[in-house]
Amino acid sequence: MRAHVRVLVPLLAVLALLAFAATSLLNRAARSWFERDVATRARLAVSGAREALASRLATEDRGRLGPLLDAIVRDEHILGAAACGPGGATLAQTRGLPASFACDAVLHRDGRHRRDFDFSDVVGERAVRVSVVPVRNEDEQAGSVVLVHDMSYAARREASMRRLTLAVFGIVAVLAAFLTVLSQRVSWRWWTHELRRVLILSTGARASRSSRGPFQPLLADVRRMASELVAEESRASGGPWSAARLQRMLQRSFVGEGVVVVANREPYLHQRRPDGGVEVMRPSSGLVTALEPVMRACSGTWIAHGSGSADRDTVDRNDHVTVPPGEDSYTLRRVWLSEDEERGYYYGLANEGLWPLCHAAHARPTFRASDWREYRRVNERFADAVCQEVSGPDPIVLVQDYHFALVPALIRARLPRANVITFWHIPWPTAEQLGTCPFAKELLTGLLGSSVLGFHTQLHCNNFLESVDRFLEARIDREGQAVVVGGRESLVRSYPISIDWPNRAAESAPPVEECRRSVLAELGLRPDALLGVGVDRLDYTKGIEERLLAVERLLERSPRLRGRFTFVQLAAPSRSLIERYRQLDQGVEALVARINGRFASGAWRPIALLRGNHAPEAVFRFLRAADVCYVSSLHDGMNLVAKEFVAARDDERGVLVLSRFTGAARELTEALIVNPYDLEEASAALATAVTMPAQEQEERMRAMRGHVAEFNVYRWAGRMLADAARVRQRGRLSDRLSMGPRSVESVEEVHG
Ligand code: ADQ
Repeated sequence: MRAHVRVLVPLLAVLALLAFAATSLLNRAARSWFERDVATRARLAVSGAREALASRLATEDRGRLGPLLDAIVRDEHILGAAACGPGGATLAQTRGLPASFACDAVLHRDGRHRRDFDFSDVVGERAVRVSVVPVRNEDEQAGSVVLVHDMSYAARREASMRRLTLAVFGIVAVLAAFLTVLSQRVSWRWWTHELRRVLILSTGARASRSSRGPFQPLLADVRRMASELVAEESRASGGPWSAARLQRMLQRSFVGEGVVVVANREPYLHQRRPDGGVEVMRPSSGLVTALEPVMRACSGTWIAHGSGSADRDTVDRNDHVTVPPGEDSYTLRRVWLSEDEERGYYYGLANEGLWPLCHAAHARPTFRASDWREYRRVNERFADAVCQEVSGPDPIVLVQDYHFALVPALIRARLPRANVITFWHIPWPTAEQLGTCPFAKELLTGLLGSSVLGFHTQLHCNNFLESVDRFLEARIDREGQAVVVGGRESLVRSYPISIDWPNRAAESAPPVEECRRSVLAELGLRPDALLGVGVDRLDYTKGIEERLLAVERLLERSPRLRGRFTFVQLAAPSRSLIERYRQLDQGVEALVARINGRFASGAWRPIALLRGNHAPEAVFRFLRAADVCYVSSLHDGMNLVAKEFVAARDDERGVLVLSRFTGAARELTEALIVNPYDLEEASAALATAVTMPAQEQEERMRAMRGHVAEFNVYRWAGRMLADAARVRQRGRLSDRLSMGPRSVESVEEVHG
């Protein structure tokens, strides 16, 4: 719309100027026609009676001049006439001729005109024009006749000519505006279509091309412009997002209110060692990776299931322990679950029901009534824990993930003014898929207790809104991205999650060369080995089997890589009580054995499977050592390993091969984007990656690092908090309006 206005306003201004110029040109032309018309009419009017006029003027026969003048003014365009003697005296005049047009007022004694005549004289309301026609008798000047012409017809003609001109220009203006809007629309469509084609070409074709596509420079420009815009916006609103900026915004928007996180997974587990000692572990979890730096910045309390074998031994009598060990930035509150609760709520409903329901990865969800009972019970226990931990009526509660869909509404029932921000870390299924879950309505209602409900992508938001539309009586405000139930609003927005930047793990890691040397030595590889890496929980959604098959295909199609290329898979066992996960574990083991058996030569094996939950420093050592990182998820909300690889590469080297089914693929467009099911495409991308020229690696990596630096996890948290503050503000205003002016004072008191 604004673009149209920008084009139309100058266009219409130019047309108005043209209309003005055309009218005054036409006016001038018309005046000269009227001038000639008047002169001709005067000559004709006098010429018929010229002889009689000449003799009567010569003899100053006043009595007989009158009828001659009366005959002249019979012309409907001549209002009056006067006959003037050679000395300029009036000898006769028609009746009613104003004194200002008498001979002595018009002529000097010597017959010269006293003034110029134009169209500005008036008689009554009529415009008039005076003309003087000399009358000769033989060779002598006998006198002259003054004629007063009625010019009102000229004024009428001029006015209608002006109207006609303006009408013509008006029509031209409307047509031009219409054509401009139309052509803009058409060219915008064409442009966006072309751009989309270019982007698809540039990303989709990358996997199979070793060189940069013809549109790569344009794509890079578009991205650079987008980054500059974001950088400009962030400068205008307080600089890049950082821990310090997040703290500032929290203090400004939520004065004195503590942050409480509710998540199943705890950020630090205490484990009993075989020798009886206790060690602290960090779990392999994207949620923990993202949220831990946020909690370091905001402090407060993280409520989680205490699942470490020495967890109970390390808490105080309120089940609290301060973390991170040695830094004590925030409090960890542990909730203890019975075996039945853990089996039903965590393994059952959450991981055999909701996890496969939300991921399109060919695993059937299982919904058991007994699991649902435990899920509800555990959600209530966590909501109770929140109420125990908060200190005021409107705390900030960050509810995390599919384990706690019911918690937002449970908190809302107990603390109506709480700021409940819920983030769903995995995809949201289509309404159709959600319909297979017998508890769909309850899950949706529970989540709509949130002030703000976040997903990684707009697609997941749209799926959620469609689900609400299908299963609940609620008003959906698609433009405002909100759902209103019972007069209360929940924002439903996309907040792509990320990692901390500057990244702690990357900053504390040894230099890239050192990482590379130590990793190659540890794996017994030669110094010029090519190294691929994958880092995952052993989960069927991560596409680990497809990844290994792509490595096998790579070695089939590029025999020269045999003996030189090794793929290291770090794999943390996960949810091992679930049958599907045990199958996967065995499947991966068998696949590694088969591929290694097929290609092994001497001490070289193409695949190194390093099982275990590795410390973040170890993960980063591998990420820094690798030539290529392959993230092959079959479906993934975001995937933070992709972003960690980017953070790890401060040397701007290394190539990311990334599944198009991850949320990350929408942001890291300089990765080689692939369909992990397509082994030809994926293996071609791996081949491209290991032969990619250093300069291209640097360009791609630099662009991705710029993006992750800007869109870091502090921005993720900051945007959700800012939206929650807005929801709260709107709620307060509508409270005031609905309570009327007399109640405003008491509202002020309550909100302090
Ligand atoms: P996950 O599926 O757990 O989380 P993902 O984004 O893949 O998360 O991140 C996994 C994290 O665990 C990374 O920090 C990684 O380094 C670490 N990790 C993985 N394997 C490891 C291993 N073997 N040893 C040590 N560390 C390991 C969910 C969603 C994702 C979403 C995140 C965050 O499924 O789509 O990105 O939440 O919202």
